[in-house]
Amino acid sequence: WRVADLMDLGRRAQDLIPIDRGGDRRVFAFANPGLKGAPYVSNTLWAAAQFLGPGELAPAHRHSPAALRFVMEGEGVWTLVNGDPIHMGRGDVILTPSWNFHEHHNPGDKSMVWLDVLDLPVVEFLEAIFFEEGPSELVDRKTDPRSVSERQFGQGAGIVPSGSKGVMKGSRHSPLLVFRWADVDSALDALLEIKGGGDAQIRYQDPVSGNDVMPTLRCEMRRVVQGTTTGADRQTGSRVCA
Ligand code: 1HN
Repeated sequence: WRVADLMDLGRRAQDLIPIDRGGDRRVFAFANPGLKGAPYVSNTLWAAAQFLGPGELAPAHRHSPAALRFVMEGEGVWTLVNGDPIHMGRGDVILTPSWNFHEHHNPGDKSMVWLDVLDLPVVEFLEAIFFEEGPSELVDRKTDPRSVSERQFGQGAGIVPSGSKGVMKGSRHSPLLVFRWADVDSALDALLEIKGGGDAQIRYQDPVSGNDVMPTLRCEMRRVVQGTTTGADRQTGSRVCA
């Protein structure tokens, strides 16, 4: 799915389709033509581009499928994940684990676009889809550039509050809800510098348990230096690349 096609469709959708209760979001699902008309990118993953225009609010809800977002364009939307306001910037990865209330606000004067990936087909297959509307917060709520989750669990590599392991026991997802592009960018640079070129890949992880960010969704970023050909790899899970 080409970005140029998407941006054009997104602009038109913004003029035609308001964000109201019922729909709640303005997203273009990437439908794999091999999946008999289902709006899924693979048998296990939903992927979509979401457009949020200036001043718009995507109202609060929660659902059993888990989601993650990767910001493709724009700056300044903040998303409230279980009451924690998270600023969204280009290249950031933001988590919305299962059953966490979430809503998106765009207080700026430009549109924003991000990729949404959900484990929705898996949860649907298990007949375990649940959905609930939530009360939206006031639009003019002040946001800190650093969310509560970052101030607690994103202070630096290998640093977590004492006792975290006990407190987070039983939680199936990362308590750090956002991973900043600048950190990923410099980690990839460092790995490439050590290797002297080629390609490098990092995995986003739960800073307390070391597990993947959510039980059903792994998240990684790869940088391939111009002129490099990577080796082939094989896996059973399906993958969405942006
Ligand atoms: C959803 O809640 C969002 O909250 C985006 O931004 C895409 C696709 C299917 C079901 C729920 C969002 C979604 C979604």
